[in-house]
Amino acid sequence: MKTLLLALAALGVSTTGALAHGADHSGHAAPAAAGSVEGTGVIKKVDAKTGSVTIAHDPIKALNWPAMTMPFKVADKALLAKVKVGAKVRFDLNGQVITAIRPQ
Ligand SMILES: [Cu+2]
Repeated sequence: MKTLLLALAALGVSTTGALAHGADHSGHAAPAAAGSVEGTGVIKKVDAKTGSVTIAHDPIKALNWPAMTMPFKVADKALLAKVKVGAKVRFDLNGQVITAIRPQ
């Protein structure tokens, strides 16, 4: 009985992790080393007021992230002037903040 409960608990934990990832990457640990990671994707939405950009990004192997659509904050709102919805871009991430973005 004890073994069964432990098995169910383990399943519960992994399911919760998967669901959390659907909303954003908050379930992920921060990158082990400081520094930026490059990603690629397509701009879905630009919000100049909040300084965020929604990107349908490709998998980012360095962070073990699958492809998904999610909002990112930008380090400097001026970065948003360089992007348009529908554009393919490369971007640098520091944690979950975009520090640089450029057309691909
Ligand atoms: Cu994501």
